Amino acid sequence: MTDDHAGVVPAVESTAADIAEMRVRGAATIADAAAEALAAQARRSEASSPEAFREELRAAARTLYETRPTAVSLPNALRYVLRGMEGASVAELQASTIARAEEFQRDLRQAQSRLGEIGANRLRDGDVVMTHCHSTDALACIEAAIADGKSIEAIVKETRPRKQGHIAARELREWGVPVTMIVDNAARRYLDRADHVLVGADSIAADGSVVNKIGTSGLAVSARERGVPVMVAAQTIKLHPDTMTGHTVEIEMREESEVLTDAERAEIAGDATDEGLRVENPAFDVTPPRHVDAIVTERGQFPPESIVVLMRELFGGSTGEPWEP
Ligand code: RI2
Repeated sequence: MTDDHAGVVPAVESTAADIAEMRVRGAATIADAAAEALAAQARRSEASSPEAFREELRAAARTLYETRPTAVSLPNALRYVLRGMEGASVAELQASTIARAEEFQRDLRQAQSRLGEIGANRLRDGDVVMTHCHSTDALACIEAAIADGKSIEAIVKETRPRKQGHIAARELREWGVPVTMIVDNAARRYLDRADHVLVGADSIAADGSVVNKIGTSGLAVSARERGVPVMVAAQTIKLHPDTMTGHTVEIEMREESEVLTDAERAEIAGDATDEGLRVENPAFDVTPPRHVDAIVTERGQFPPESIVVLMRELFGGSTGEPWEP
């Protein structure tokens, strides 16, 4: 444990490892786990003074923040919980932090179900929806449409490299939704059969650009060309406040082993260590607002270009990082 992580409880370290290694994944699920981890830190803290407690919580937040850079739901969750840390004694600080984390988790669940109801209004009985990756916000829209008595079919892109489309397909089949699984390269061909493209988001920038799983932007371009509307389901914790002041969203680059095994590498290059063969594995891409029809949030649906209005209302002008020393 480095000094920077002093006092951080094992539950936080293990949640951070789970997020970094994607055993816990999906922007909303990551935010939920991060809030839970801060509550665990508060509960198990052995801090001897209020200032020591605050420093421990900041160190825990930094540990979680450093796991993955792209989904803004993570820092938004950390900020929300840390800003609710109030009290003159360690016991008061513990209680307020735990209560704030629980409030965050409750709001997250409510926001997703409200978003689902709003998104479901865009889906008609008999519609075919094409999905990319696995997004709990996107699937909440399909779940709510089914609850409204609509029949929905899904074309699920497998979503290389980690094939997270399999997770979406499994959930959809649990709900009885007929699923056609396709390889990513078949998406344009199958858009002929789709009434909507429905995806989630890891971050949404102030200009309405949508940062989501790699491949989303190509899908959106094809959908626009084919006249299929693109709907992005994203709770407001996916809004990236720093983009209001000109910051860009960092795109996570992941391990090459997600793309090529050592054996495959050796087969291609003859030698597993050949430096002439490079693999790049960006986890996300940016879809410009002109290729998106609607961003559906728990606060209603927005044309992407007007999302900044909601962002200003929710986050004000500046943010700051409460975990910075
Ligand atoms: P929900 C995921 O990222 C996908 O890109 C998905 O569209 C997005 O998070 C939002 O997911 P990753 O963690 O919050 O799988 O809607 O890399 O569940």
